Amino acid sequence: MPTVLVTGFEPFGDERENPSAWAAERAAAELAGAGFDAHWAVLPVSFKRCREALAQLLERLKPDVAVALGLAGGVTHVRLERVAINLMDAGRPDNDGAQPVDEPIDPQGPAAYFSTLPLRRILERLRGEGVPAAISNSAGTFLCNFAMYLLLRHADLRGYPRRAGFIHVPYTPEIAARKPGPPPSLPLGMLVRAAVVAVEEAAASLTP
Ligand code: PCA
Repeated sequence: MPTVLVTGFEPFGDERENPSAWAAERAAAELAGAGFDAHWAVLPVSFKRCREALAQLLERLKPDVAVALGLAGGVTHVRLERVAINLMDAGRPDNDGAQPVDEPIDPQGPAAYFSTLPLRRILERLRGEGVPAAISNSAGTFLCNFAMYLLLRHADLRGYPRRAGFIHVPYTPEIAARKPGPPPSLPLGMLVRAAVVAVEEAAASLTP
């Protein structure tokens, strides 16, 4: 069975919780139960430490598939990110207080990478299961875009992970209920399904 890595992020900014980390843990447990060599990690919301953590994880695990998850507070649905751009333009400081503006992630890298996850198939399966989802054409210019770009940059340079991409998730209802508004949300189970389906379809698309 393929080796797979699912990541989430720690809380950042005004957020006290980050459901992407909960979804990553649960997705990895389900995937392990289904026979995958499944691993999960919580990435730091720090440009410096996230770069180090991802490089270490990818070299230690050499995953066939990597799906990273992050919170996009206020969105209404699961967003399957199509593209990562070679840019750090932080609208707020990261958790170490760093706030790069208009800087490349990798001065030697291309302007952008497309996700290598089979997004259309993932979208169709999620829709079929009743999980609100759509393909998104921008992962932003903060840590989520950064992690996605680094996964795909690593794949370009080293050949693994052979399938990699990023999924932005909304708040869960419990988090939304504590906020003014309240903002839109989806149950944690749906966020977990997004990650599990993404890994399953990515693994199914690998040629042996
Ligand atoms: N979301 C942020 C960074 C960490 C996270 O979960 C983002 O969308 O860039």
